[in-house]
Amino acid sequence: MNNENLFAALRAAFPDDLDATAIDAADSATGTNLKLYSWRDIEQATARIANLLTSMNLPAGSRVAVQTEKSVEALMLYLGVLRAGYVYLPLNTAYQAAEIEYFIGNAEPAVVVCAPKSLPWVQPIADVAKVAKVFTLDENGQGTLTEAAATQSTVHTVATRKADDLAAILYTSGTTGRSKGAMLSHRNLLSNAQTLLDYWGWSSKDVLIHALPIFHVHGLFVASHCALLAGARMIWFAKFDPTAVIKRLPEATVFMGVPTLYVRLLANASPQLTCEACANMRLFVAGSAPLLIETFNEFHERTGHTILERYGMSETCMLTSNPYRAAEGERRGGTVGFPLPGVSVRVADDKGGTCAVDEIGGIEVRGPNVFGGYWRMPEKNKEEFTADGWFKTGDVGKIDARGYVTIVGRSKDLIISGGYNVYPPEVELVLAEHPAVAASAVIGCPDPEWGERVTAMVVLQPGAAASEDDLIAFCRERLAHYKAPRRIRLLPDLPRNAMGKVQKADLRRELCEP
Ligand code: MLC
Ligand code: AMP
Repeated sequence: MNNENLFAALRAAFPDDLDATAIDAADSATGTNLKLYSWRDIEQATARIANLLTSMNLPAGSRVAVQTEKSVEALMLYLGVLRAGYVYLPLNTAYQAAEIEYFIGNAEPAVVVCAPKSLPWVQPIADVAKVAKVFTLDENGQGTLTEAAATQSTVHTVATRKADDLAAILYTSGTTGRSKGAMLSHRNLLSNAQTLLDYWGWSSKDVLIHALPIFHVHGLFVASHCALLAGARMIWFAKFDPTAVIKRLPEATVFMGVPTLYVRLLANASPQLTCEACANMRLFVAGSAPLLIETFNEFHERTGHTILERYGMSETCMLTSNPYRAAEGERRGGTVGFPLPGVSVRVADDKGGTCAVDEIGGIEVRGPNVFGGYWRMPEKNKEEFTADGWFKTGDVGKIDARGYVTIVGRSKDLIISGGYNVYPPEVELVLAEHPAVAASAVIGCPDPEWGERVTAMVVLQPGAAASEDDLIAFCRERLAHYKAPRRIRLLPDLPRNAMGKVQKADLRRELCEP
């Protein structure tokens, strides 16, 4: 049987010279090289991890949940899990104990890998969930995982998987304040990577600056898969620092970032960001949140490069992209381009019909990139797919006569701050636990750096007292810090419609400060 494991395709794309550099790990603060990893290093490290997991006799479909700082070894772990045929479950490093408890309880992973400093609180959570084994992995690639893998063989036959077998689960915002696990198959991930490889003109001569986290679609799938499938080198930054990244631009050809990264490149490192620094670059990709037209224009003025904006989701990988090749059209700021080859996108009206050109409606998608459903939430699958099999993205937009898609808003209650999703009901539930809070509404206010800034409108219980700082501190103790409101405004009441639903659009219009 043909092996449809994503890792088999990635492995087949390794160059003949396995001793060539695959990953150049750079110091995040200075940009200087710390260590070089060859393709052989990837081959051997992933074989060791796969052999380790295989030796544990885990049931088929076992999940491996990972919350570790970004490192090349963490990427090897992802690839090793694929190679062994298990299911990778990445978790944002900012998640706190209560959040991790939910993910581990919901996904029931067989293996958890965490930072050594988190072990004291992760182990008890894992014990309750009957996790078979907890390993550690630190930011330098050291820990019990690396120790256990070191004794394993560097020879491993890639586990055979079918295209529809599960490769990864990505937790994403839920409608009731709890995250949902989007189940992605080997087909979803590989078909999307192959499409992007061709559409964005990748070759083995490319050098990618990889400065995004590897617990989301953008850094883990889009960036890593494209480079690996092209047999291209990566310059690997554990954290994004604009000055350090600009230092390495002259030897790179591709960069990918969320809009906040572009804002910071323009703001913080202004003098060094020049046409000369970008002379070798062929492609700057932006996505995960709306790119302001001001950023798009300023970047072009400064570097001579037109950012290529694309649109994606955890559930669907990439759906649309502005064209790479001029023959296919120009890259239009403010739009997310065309549906990718093989991906169908439509805009639906609220009566189940399809919108006319330029008419605004709900964006829906169908294709080999679209996930199979939510982990153990069949009722959500019914809600979020149409009867004829299209996935409702929750984004609102339009398609013009030439086929360019523009996102104009969201029907889902979601804030995107610096490329991280914040689901307002989750924050509102935490605020509701505070004894002084009677009601709250969490909204995203426009912010030039973050895109949106988490802001909470709070009504206190009669006679109760709590300061803004108290309430923010209360949230920061219970939630990843990026989810905690940056501002809290105390109000006598919240605007509600006849059904009692808080009118968030009114709050945004009236109370977001410029
Ligand atoms: C960090 N902080 C944030 C934040 N990131 N606050 C709000 N929003 C964010 N996104 C806060 C931390 O809590 C901390 O606060 C302080 O900033 C410093 O933390 P840090 O980790 O040192 O921050 P920094 O390195 O500056 O991170 C900023 C960033 C990062 C922009 C580099 O957020 C980032 O890498 N974003 C990219 C996210 C991404 O890859 N999204 C792709 C999703 S995939 P305190 O108070 O605790 O000190 C997707 C699909 C698709 O959407 O289409 O791609
Ligand atoms: P996530 O579920 O974290 O993958 O976030 C997906 C959401 O990010 C999408 O539904 C969009 O709302 C948003 N998004 C991704 N790319 C873009 C983009 N280029 N412009 C506007 N929003 C985007």
